[in-house]
Amino acid sequence: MTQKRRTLIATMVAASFAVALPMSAMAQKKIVLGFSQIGAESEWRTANTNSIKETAAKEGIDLKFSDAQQKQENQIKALRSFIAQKVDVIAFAPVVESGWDTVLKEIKAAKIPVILTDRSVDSKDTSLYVTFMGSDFTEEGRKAGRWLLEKVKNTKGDVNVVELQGTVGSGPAIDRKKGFEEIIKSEPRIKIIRSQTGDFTRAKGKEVMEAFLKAEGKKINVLYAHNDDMAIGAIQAIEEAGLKPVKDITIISVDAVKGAFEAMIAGKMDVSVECSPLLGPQLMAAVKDLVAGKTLPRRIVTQEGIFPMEVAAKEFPNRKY
Ligand code: GZL
Repeated sequence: MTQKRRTLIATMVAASFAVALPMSAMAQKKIVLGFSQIGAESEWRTANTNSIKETAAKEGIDLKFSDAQQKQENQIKALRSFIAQKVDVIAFAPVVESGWDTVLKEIKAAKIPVILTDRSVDSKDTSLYVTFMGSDFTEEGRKAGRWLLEKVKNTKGDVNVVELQGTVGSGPAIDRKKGFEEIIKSEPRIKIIRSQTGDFTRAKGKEVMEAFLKAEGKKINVLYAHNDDMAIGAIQAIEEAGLKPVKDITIISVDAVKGAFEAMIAGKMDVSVECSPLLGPQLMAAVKDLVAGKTLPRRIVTQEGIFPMEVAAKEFPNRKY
């Protein structure tokens, strides 16, 4: 083979690598996901954040994570920064349902797909996001209501309920209230005598329960808390008032986080309706499908159960959050 021919073949081989490299580099290009998290207000939120971060790392997704300290304006700032960074996909858990249309339209104009996780928005224009993945909060409220109906069916007398609502305007607070009321209205003895937000935190839950106890005292038969953190704060207030949770006041809660299982095992909580925060795997699978050009269902519902105190000790070792 002449030198000239050897040089020509070597040049062609090098050129083929040059073409291949950008292709393989593109194929290897990391997906960039911008995620705006509500905050770190509860055990549930912390578990949700861990699930998202751990799965992104495991799946090789470049996660741009922002914590909004439960403020909508911080979430909107983060969403705008994701547009500026030209991320591939944007996902977020909207702290409240309303006030998102403007920024969602900016994201749509930037041609970045949006996935709603955990909570939804009340935008009428459903083209502003690809899918909403999270729990059915109304059904969680119904499960709490059904458990209470069952508990009181063979009793007589008033069933006065005080309610600790989640963050005002948030999907879980609106829907857990709606579902609970839908079920209990079939039993006129069950009355919600006080209802106020504890903003999903232990501290606020304790503070509001102290006010309920001052105002209503021994008239209170049941506490319905929209999450375990508020219920655990309220349990502290009940004990400091010299009353016994479960024995004097039935405790119904939502989330089924570790703290709830510990309270049920200690005989201080009656039941917790499960609301799974482990959305990381579903979210990363959806992100990869989106980038691969697949279509996603408009709604991805998290499957979950209910845990009364009688099963808490047996179930606790199996819990992942
Ligand atoms: C529910 C989630 C709620 C939890 C709270 O999916 O949005 O927010 O129930 C959390 O514990 O703060």
